[in-house]
Amino acid sequence: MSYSTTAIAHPNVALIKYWGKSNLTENIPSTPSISITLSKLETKTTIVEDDFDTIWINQKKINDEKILRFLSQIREKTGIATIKIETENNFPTGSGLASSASGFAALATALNQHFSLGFTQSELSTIARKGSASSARSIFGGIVSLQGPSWKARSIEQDGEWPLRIIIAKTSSERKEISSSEGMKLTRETSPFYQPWVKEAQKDFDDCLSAIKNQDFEKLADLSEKSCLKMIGTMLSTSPSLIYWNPTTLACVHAIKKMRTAGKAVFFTTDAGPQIKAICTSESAEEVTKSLSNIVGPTNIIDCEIGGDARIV
Ligand code: 2P0
Repeated sequence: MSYSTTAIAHPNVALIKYWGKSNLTENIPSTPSISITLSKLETKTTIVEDDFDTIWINQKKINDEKILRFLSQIREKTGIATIKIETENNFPTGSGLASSASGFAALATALNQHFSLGFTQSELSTIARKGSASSARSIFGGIVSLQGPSWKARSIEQDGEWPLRIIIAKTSSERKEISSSEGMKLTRETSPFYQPWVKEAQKDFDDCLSAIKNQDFEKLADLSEKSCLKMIGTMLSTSPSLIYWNPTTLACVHAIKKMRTAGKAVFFTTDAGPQIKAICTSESAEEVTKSLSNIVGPTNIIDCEIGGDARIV
């Protein structure tokens, strides 16, 4: 009888952003990145052998070329059987909350266990990266880096070492119109700011590593906001322009800037979507939650701590 295997992985939020690819076949980023893995948000993926590859996300059968291509790549290397994939996200899919990061990390983890592939976490991050580069980072908990030349992710701080909070303000539940992969391609091809963005990324990454090592919140805040806004600058200057923010996103940015100016340990970041992620210390968390709740409503706030590794359940 066929048995199933279930894995859980958490999405992550990048402080130093990946935006752009240097190699499409291997899915290699053009910029190094650093992220925080999020507790509370999770993707749960169950696989079972079946006559064909089929994919179900949140109980809906879908045809996802990216996932099918990912399975073919692994099958070529390891000869795995065809499978049914059932995935549940406890957060909106495809709206800038990194569902592909946790999705591919959970799938790679489940495949490794189910077919006894014997990959280490580091090898799994390389495999997951081919599905979605940000998912390389979701294999690990804590604060995670992804850089060349190996482009394997690694955990640079375990969860709990620096007890930061990530307060997410959901400003929309709609799926984004332009996927990250497509957005990156357009940006690389058309934004006049793309080359400067890539050129400055390594220094931002190195400076951020040292801010994390020294647990220097102010420096981390400056570097993260700068990385986010530079990425947004490349998006805005893409043709056609990529405008992922909405007016509520901007209202949250202003509220966070105001708290930061008043001395609160908090900063903002956003990704390829309209959701706001406020990173703060536990001392600032209550005020940040209150301020963002006033804008998006308390039911649209998700208060996360730093999450753990992708794992079998
Ligand atoms: C990041 N993002 O570093 C950046 C910031 C979005 C903005 O990684 O093409 O879904 O599948 O490798 O990983 C989203 O990109 O893109 C992403 P692919 P992915 O988190």
